Amino acid sequence: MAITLHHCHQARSMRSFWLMNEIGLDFSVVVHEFGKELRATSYLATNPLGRVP
Ligand SMILES: N[C@@H](CCC(=O)N[C@@H](CS)C(=O)NCC(=O)O)C(=O)O
Repeated sequence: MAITLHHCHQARSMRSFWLMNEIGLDFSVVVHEFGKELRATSYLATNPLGRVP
């Protein structure tokens, strides 16, 4: 299964990013900006809360 991490700079998703690197997972990262981008319909379809991990 392909893993995609949705991340914003200076967010707690950095912890997930760090862990996934440390344990050697194969994953991709999609970087978002805080604000409107997390409220876009396309992102809300991924996470209806409009948050990153
Ligand atoms: N872990 C919770 C909350 C995560 C959370 O609050 N993340 C913050 C960044 S550390 C966020 O996405 N903030 C976006 C915003 O408030 O627009 C979840 O997945 O819903």
